[in-house]
Amino acid sequence: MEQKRESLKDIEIKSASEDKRELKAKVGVGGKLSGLIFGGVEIKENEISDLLWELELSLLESDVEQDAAHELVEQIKKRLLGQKVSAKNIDNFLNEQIKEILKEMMTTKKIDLLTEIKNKKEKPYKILLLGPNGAGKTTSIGKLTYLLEKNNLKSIWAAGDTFRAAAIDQLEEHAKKLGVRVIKHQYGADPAAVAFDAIKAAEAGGIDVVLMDSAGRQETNKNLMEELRKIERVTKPDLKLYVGEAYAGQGLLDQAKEFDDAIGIDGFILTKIDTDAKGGTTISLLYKLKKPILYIGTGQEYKDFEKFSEEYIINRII
Ligand SMILES: Nc1nc2c(ncn2[C@@H]2O[C@H](COP(=O)(O)OP(=O)(O)OP(=O)(O)O)[C@@H](O)[C@H]2O)c(=O)[nH]1
Ligand SMILES: [Mg+2]
Repeated sequence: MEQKRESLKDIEIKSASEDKRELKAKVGVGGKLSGLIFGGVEIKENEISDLLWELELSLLESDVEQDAAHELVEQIKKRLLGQKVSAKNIDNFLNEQIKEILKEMMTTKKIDLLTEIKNKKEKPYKILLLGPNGAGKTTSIGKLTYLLEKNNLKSIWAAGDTFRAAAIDQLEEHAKKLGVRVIKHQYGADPAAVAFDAIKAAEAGGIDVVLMDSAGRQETNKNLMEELRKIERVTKPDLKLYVGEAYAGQGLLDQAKEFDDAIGIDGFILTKIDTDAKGGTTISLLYKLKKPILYIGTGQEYKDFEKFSEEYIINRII
């Protein structure tokens, strides 16, 4: 008994590099012996408490929200306790178990956008992008169009940010680069009317997808949230995507929840994962809100856009 405790007490997490930890188990001589003789080392709570604490810290460092990190570690603990592991395989065992549990906790209903668009009987497929200021909504519209073009799907844009000075010009600049038509009104016009016109234009032109830009807003701004509800009522989007910054942590969770309560979100685009975000926010977001992340933004160019996968994030953290 004492011997087993000795053997497992020095299981530890080592830093693989500055920004990525690797779960590394180190089993002492006692553990190796009992592992060899009995075919396995039984994992006990007091023996892994340090390891779990380290794991929780590393999740928090990766921007995983506190409750989610704690819950995750609790689940991992439950799975590990009482298991018999051969001392030789303990590194792999811990790594695999932790990755597996993380992946399970990130599982939501998936949305395969290209398939959804192709399967929609009546064109166009309508996508509304919404979220806080500067998160990357307009850029993501460009990235989506670039992706759709590569899949032989045509899009048209609704210049739905009639609120911020220069927003329409910014959208038009992107549109020129990508060769897309923009439907616009004057600044200060009703964005619901702009989006409505864009849908009509798409119907008339047999365009596959309408991408509706919207002004950045905070959930506390009642008028702008009401405006968003009107856009949603008038256009009945097939997909409402919340665009948020990958490193925004708890703030993003709280805000996305408010937007979801106000108009209902179908999924997420998380941007700027290239700017040092390890991506732990994605774990808490999926775990807490149970809505899929469709794409992640990995840079400022149109091509810097990847379909989300759990492995991509897990491999950045562990
Ligand atoms: N590094 C990086 N920058 C990004 C990414 N996505 C967007 N950006 C940059 O973020 C800034 C804001 O992007 P916009 O697309 O204008 O954001 P927005 O949500 O439309 O902003 P508002 O219209 O002001 O609410 C721009 O400088 C983009 O180039 C990304 O994935 N990575
Ligand atoms: Mg914008």
